Amino acid sequence: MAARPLVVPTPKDPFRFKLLLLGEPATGKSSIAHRWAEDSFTEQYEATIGMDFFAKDMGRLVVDVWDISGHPEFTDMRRNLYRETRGVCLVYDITVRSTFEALDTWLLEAYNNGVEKTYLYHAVAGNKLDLKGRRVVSRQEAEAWCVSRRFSYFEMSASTGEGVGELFQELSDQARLGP
Ligand SMILES: Nc1nc2c(ncn2[C@@H]2O[C@H](COP(=O)(O)OP(=O)(O)OP(=O)(O)O)[C@@H](O)[C@H]2O)c(=O)[nH]1
Ligand SMILES: [Mg+2]
Repeated sequence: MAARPLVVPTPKDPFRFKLLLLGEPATGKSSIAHRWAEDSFTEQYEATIGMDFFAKDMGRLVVDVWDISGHPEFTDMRRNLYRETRGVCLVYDITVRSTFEALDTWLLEAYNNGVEKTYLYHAVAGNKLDLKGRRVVSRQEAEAWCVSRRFSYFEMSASTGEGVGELFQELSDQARLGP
């Protein structure tokens, strides 16, 4: 059987937009990426080994999603993944407060590893909205955190798909405004 063609991301291409999904383990980064790219969801947790890569043509723009493991054992490996990033989406789980409190640390890791802040698209995703009954971080608190930093805020459920499209739609709309 012929090998599948190797598709290499080309982050220097002006029509490709490199978006990192960052956040604590098990917050749902991979699930969001799968929902966006394939409209699928798996209940079983399979921790990402290092990183995973998804791409989708959104019209004038191809969005490259770099789905990065949140586990500390990959901290060294992650350092090499931050270059030429154009957007960062920080993911937390609305049912686990420590994942919200870790967002600053994730941002710092990105900045400390060469992510250029100036023209960066910043978003926060509060995931697992289907588990409303177990919610411990309120929308108001998360929104306030984002407003003070001028980041976009989205709530979503990778499980039901609610809200996932909005993040990527805003991203591609905003990116179109660029030079
Ligand atoms: N109920 C519910 N479960 C979710 C949702 N998103 C993800 N999960 C579950 O949460 C677990 C972790 O999801 P992942 O997407 O693997 O998490 P991750 O952030 O990629 O984790 P790492 O790769 O280890 O950093 C899995 O069991 C998913 O099925 C959601 O919106 N609702
Ligand atoms: Mg993952």
